[in-house]
Amino acid sequence: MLQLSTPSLRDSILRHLTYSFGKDPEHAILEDWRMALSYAVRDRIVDAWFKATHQTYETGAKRVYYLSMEFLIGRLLEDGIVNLELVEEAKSALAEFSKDYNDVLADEPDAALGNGGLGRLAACFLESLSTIGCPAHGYGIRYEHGLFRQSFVGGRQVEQPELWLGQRHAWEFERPEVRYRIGFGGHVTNHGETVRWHPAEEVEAEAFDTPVVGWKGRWANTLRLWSGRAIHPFDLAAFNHGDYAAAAAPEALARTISRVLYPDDTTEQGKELRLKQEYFLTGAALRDILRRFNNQFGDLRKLPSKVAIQLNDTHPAIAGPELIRILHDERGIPFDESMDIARNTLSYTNHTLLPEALESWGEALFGRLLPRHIQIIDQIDNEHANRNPSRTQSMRADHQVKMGQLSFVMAHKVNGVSALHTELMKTTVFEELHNLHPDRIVNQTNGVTPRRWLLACNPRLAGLITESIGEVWVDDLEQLEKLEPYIEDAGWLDRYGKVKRDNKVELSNWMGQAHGFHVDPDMIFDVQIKRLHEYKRQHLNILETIAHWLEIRDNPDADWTPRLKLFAGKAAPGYFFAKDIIRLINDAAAVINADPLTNKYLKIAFLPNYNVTLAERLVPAADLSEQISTAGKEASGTGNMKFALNGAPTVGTLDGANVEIRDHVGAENFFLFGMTAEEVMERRMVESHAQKAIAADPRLARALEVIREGRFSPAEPERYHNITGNLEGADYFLVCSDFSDYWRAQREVDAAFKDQQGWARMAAFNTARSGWFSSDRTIRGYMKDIWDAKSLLD
Ligand code: 26Y
Repeated sequence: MLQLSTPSLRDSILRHLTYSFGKDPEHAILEDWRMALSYAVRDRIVDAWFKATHQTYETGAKRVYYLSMEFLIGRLLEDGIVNLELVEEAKSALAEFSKDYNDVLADEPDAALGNGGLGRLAACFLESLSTIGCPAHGYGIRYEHGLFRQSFVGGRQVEQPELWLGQRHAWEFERPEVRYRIGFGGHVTNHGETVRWHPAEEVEAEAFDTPVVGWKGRWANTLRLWSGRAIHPFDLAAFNHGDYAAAAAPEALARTISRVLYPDDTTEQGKELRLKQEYFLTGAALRDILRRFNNQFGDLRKLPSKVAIQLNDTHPAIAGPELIRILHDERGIPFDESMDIARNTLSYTNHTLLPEALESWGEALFGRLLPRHIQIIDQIDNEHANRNPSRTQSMRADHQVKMGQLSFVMAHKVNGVSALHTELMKTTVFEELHNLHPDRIVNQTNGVTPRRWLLACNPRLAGLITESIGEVWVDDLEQLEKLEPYIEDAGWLDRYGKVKRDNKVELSNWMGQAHGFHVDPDMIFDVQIKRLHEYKRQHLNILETIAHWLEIRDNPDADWTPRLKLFAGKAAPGYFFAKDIIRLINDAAAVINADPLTNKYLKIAFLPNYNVTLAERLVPAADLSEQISTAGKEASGTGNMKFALNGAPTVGTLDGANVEIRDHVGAENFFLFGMTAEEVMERRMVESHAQKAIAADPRLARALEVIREGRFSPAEPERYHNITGNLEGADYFLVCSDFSDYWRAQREVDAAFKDQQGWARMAAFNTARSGWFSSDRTIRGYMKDIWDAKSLLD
C-alpha cells in the first residue's frame, strides 16, 4: 500500500480550509472550520480504515453485518478526535486560529437517524466492533430527515422536520458505483422448477459510506447507508410536452423511500412505505453482502462460515425470505438447503415484548408488494411445521404475516437484551418456539460505549479516573473496579464529589444561557430522559413531584432537601396520551416553579428536543437516575447504564437491565421500589387495583385531585381528565399501585442526599462497579455465542 506521511493536525486543517473549501482563515465561517477540522480528522480515520479493509481481505476473516433501520449516531467529530487521542492537538491548533474547540464541535448537526434505545444501541455496537477489531459493516437507510425536532408551544409538543443534511456533512463518502435495483410488486412466474419474480416497479439504492473508528484508531469499520434514487431520474418526454412536474416525478417518487425516519418506536402502523423501506434496506444490503462474498469465496454453501448477519429487531426480517429467494430462485439451490444456509447465517435480536410493537403485516399489502416473498414465507412455515409436528402456531395467522415468528424460525440464535427480558421471551411471545428450539434463545445484556459515554462526555471524571488507575479502563471497562480502594480515601472522594459538582455548575450555566432557566447547583439533579411512553411512567414521576410540592406547601419551613426534576424526551406525533403527559409536566412546572413558598426546594424543567447531544450534557451532571418503568416492560434500557457509570445512583424498579445494574453496584447503592414483573401480572387481576391504591394513599389522592380540578390548567380545568381518568380507571401500567413505594424511595433519596459524603460514596461505587455494562463486553458476547467471529486485533 502507498504510504503518505501524516502532516500535523494544524497543517492539515489549514490545507483543507484552503484547498477543500476555498477559504482563507480571514474569511472562513465557523462551519468552514468545523469542516476543515473534520476532514483533517477524517483523513487519519481513512488510513485506519484502509488498513482494516486490507487485513480483512488478506486473512479471509468472517465478517459481521448489522442490519438496522436505525442508527442514532449523534455528532461524530468529537468521537473521532477522542478515539484518535487528538483532543489537545485539536484544541491548540484551533486556538492558533483564535477558534474555540467547543464552538467548533457544537456546529455539527446531531445525526438522529433513530428513535431511541434500539438505534443508539446500534451506534454503540458499531463503535465497539471497531474498538475490538471485528470486521463488520452496519447497514441502514440514509434518511434525509431524521427524528423530528421538538419544541413546546404553550407547553405542548410541536414537531418540526429535522434536516441534518441542511449543513455540510463531513463524514460520508458517496459511492455512485455501488447501486442496486430494488423491486416491488409485479407477479411471479413458474416454469417447471424455476420460479421468477417480475417486479412492477424498481428503485435504485445508492451507497453512502461512513467510516467508524475505534479506540486509538487501531481499526475502522463501515456504516453503509442506502439512499433511494430513480432508475430514470428524468422524464424527457414529459418535459418536452411542457409538463415539468411530471418530468421530475420519477425522481421525487424514488426518493420518498429514504426521505424520513418513522418517528414511532412502539406503535406498529402497518404503513406501506415502512414495509418498502424495510425491503429497500434489506434487499440492498443482501446484494452487497453476496457480491462481496462471491468476489472473495464463491461457494454459497460456505456462506455461514464467512458471514454473520444480525437483524436488529424484526425490521429487516425480510432478510430470511429474500436470502432464500436469491439462493433458491436465482442460484438454484434446493429450498430446504437454502433455508438452512439462510438460518445459519442469520440471527435476530428482540427489543420489546409490548404486543403493540410486534410487527405484523396484512397479507394483502404484503402479497401486493412482495408477491414472491409471501409464497416463500408460506413454504418456510410449512417446512418448519413438517420438521416440528407439534407446532400449533403459524407465522401466517389472522391474515397477517407475523415478523417475530418469521425471524425466530429463520435465525440460528435469537437474543434478548437483558437477563429478565430474555427469560420473559421464553415464557411469553416465544413460548412455543422456545419449547421446540430450547437452545436458540440466548441473552446478551446491552451495553454502552465508554468512549462516548464517559471519556468524551465527562472529561472531568475521565481525568480523575485515568489519574488514579491509568487509562486501561477505556477499552477494558471492568478495570474501573480498581477505583474501589480510592473510595475509602476522603481526599479522593472529595475530588470525585467536586467533579460532579463542577459538572452540575456547567449544566446550570448552560440551562441559564440556553433556556433562561436558573437553578441552584446544590439541588439534587433528578433526571428522567427517554422517549415518552406510558410504560416508562413519566406520569408517575410528575405525580410524585406534585404530591411532594403539596407536602412542602403544608410545611414550608421544614428541612426539605432541594430538588430539581429534569425531564427530556419526545413523544411519537400520534401518541396523544404521551403528548398530554408532556403538557402536564410543562403546566405543572409553570405553576410550581413560580411558587415562592416552595421554589427554593423544588423546581421542574422539561428541556426540549432531547437527542444524543443533550444526553451527553445531562448524564455527567445527574445525581439521580429515574428508571421507573412498570416491571416487565422495559426490555433493557441503556440510559440506566450511562447514569450509573457517570455516578448517578438509580431510583428504579426491577425491570430490564436495572436488575443487573443493582446486582453489580450493590443493593445499598440503588433505590429500589415497586412490584416485580410477576407481582405486576398478579396485580392486574385484582379488581379496582387503582382505586384501592388511591384510597390507601392520601398523598396520591390529593395529587390526582389537584390535577383533576385544574390547578395546573385553570383556563381549562378538564384538560387532564384523560390522564386522571386513565389512572383512576384501568391504570394498565400500575402507576397508582406503585406510587406509595416510589414515594418512600424518594424520601430515602432526600435523606441520603443530606449526607454529601455518603452520597458521593454511593455515586463512586456506581462508577467503580459499572464496568460490565460496556458495549465491548456485549459485542464479545455476540462474537462468541452468536456470530462465531474473531477479532483481528487480539
Ligand atoms: C415496528 C416499529 C414501530 C418499531 C420501531 C422502533 C418498533 C420498535 C422500535 C424500537 C424499539 C426500541 O428502541 N426498543 C428499546 O431497545 C433498547 C435497546 O435494546 C432497549 O434498551 C429498550 O429497553 C427498548 O425499549
